[in-house]
Amino acid sequence: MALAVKSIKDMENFYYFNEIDSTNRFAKKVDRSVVFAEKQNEGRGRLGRRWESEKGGLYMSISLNLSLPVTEIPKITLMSGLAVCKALEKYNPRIKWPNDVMINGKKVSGILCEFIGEELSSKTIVGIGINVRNQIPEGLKDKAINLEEVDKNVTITETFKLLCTEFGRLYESFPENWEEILEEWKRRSDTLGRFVRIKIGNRSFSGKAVDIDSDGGLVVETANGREKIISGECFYTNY
Ligand code: BT5
Repeated sequence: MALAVKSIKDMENFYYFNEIDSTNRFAKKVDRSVVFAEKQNEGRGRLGRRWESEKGGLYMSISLNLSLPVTEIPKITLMSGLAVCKALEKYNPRIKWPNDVMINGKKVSGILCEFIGEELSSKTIVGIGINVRNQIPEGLKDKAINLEEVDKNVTITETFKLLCTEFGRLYESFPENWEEILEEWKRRSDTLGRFVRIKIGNRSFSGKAVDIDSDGGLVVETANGREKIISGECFYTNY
């Protein structure tokens, strides 16, 4: 596995844990590293939510020393979602904006990008969780899936290798390849063309998701015109 990490530009270290609280938390303390764990005891989602991380799943974080203006941050999230999607290509995944990778309408992977810095982010952590062979808790079974359900022979090692290769390819020429990433992302989008409700803190917008603009924001056609949304929660609605 350590070898696969070499396909990601600038990576200097590979940390492997049998068990950890959260790979993202650890990754914040190290530079140019990939952090991998077999199990997380406090796996984190966005907005303080929990990521179920039983043994059998893939939990990794990539610590990039990438100096980016904050406006570029959505691009990293979309690039990472695309990398996961490409790694799982043979299972026909789709991406639900901004960061959920779905198979058969259920979530198989989630991504948590975190940035340290102010105007200019000095460090970027890309945290990726993929359900490979881990048990899905009873309460999530109607909205989550693992790869084993669609491929009896799937392994964490193989999935990890594919993910490093795909992430490495996209990151190699990032951000110059942004237009290409955007096009490829749109092609795999589960969200564009749907009616959505986007929640941002206490506010929410309803309408049709029509595009991802050149900054990586979701464009929603609402009753009051077009809104561009940089980050938020996306719910599908019927109208
Ligand atoms: C995410 O958050 O989808 C980001 C998940 C990132 C996890 C990785 S694992 C490696 C790295 N280290 C960490 O500590 N985290 C990252 P969000 O969009 O907030 O989705 C969280 C929601 O997804 C939860 O509230 C549940 O509804 C659902 N969920 C929790 N665990 C799940 C799982 N294993 N599979 C599918 N859905 C899950």
